[in-house]
Amino acid sequence: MLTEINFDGIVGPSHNYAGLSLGNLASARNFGKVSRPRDAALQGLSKMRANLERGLAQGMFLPQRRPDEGWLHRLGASLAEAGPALRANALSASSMWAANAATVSPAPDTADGRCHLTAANLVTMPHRSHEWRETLCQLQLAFADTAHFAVHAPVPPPFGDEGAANHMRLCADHASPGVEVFVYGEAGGPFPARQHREASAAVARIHGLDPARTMLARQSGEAIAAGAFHNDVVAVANERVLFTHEQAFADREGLYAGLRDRLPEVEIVEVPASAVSLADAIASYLFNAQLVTLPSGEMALVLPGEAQETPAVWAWLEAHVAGNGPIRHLFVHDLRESMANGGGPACLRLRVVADPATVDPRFIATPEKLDGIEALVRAHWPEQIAVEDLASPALWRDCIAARAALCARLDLRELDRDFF
Ligand code: SUG
Repeated sequence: MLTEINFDGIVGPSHNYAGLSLGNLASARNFGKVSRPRDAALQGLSKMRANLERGLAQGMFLPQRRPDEGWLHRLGASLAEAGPALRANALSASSMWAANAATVSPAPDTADGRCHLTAANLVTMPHRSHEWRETLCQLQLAFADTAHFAVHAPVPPPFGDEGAANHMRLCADHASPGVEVFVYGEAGGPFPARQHREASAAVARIHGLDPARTMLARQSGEAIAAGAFHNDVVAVANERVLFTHEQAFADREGLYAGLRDRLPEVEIVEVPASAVSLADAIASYLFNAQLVTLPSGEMALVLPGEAQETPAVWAWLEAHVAGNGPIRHLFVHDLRESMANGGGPACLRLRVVADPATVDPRFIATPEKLDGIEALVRAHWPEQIAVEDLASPALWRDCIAARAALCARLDLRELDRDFF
């Protein structure tokens, strides 16, 4: 049976705060802070476990091998010779944000009736531009069943593609044909627009989507300038509901009208700027919640603690739940370590609508498997990393060894290699 599976990226042992993402305010603000990789991974595992307990299907992707020496070699450098900036780019644990791994079009939407996945090229940010090779490999393993899946290599540069973080699917229910909305940005403000229109249009073509049920929507310049480096920082969709900030889109009326035409049952929950400012929305990651349908049929938001700590945001949420709105439950999680790099609950997961039985079981989470990963994280993940530690050969060795142990534990030793 087709169901939504959330594949979370397990946080890698090199998680650190090197301030690499221009336009991502949390990443810039926390540059130089001491990170806590073990806590970061445990926080992510705890969210996965809770979602499993809520009756949701849960998958996972492995953290990528870092430092990425193969990438450095292609740049004519080694870890010892590379300057601090290049070295930090080789050490980032950014693949944890699985919403940027790929764009996914479920089987009911595509011409050949298979679920299509295109790995994201992430070309805009150097530290993320070398993720796609291993991402593609993990996707090819997890979704190897070609009767049900088609996995595509990224759109070629220079067209920037950041995956599902800029893609929304609205549908009566997950198993019915959906309307897919591709959200792109346009440069002009202080920060780069990471998702290019050409890349979005290419992915829609590659996936064989029906043009009549596909929309391209432009992110508002003010949202990007306020720090919404991905659309999923200001909007999220689930089944018939679009939950969005008033200032997320350049032409909100056009988008809403287009959705109503294509999906009459659509329900648009718009949070006005007068209730929650863009600044509060972005600082709290209100919209970077996972909007999920529980087995009861009711919808819930899986939120970061920062949403509860931001008075205007929490007041809006409480009023919504007390009223007749479609969101009936609020679940709050401590994801502080990821949040400090601009990654909330929704960034940490890639949604795939599929029958879990058709996915390679090594990528499917169970409580026992999560217990095993937790034990390994407690034993091998560094407790903390200061930016100066990134120059330490002992840290490089520890990170490679910790991840190798995880690959072995999950029976995915084929991922313990250089991807360049
Ligand atoms: O690409 N942060 C990530 C956060 C990604 C969030 N994903 C979604 N919105 N779906 C990024 O900016 C910080 C890395 C650093 O500064 O070390 C970073 O890459």
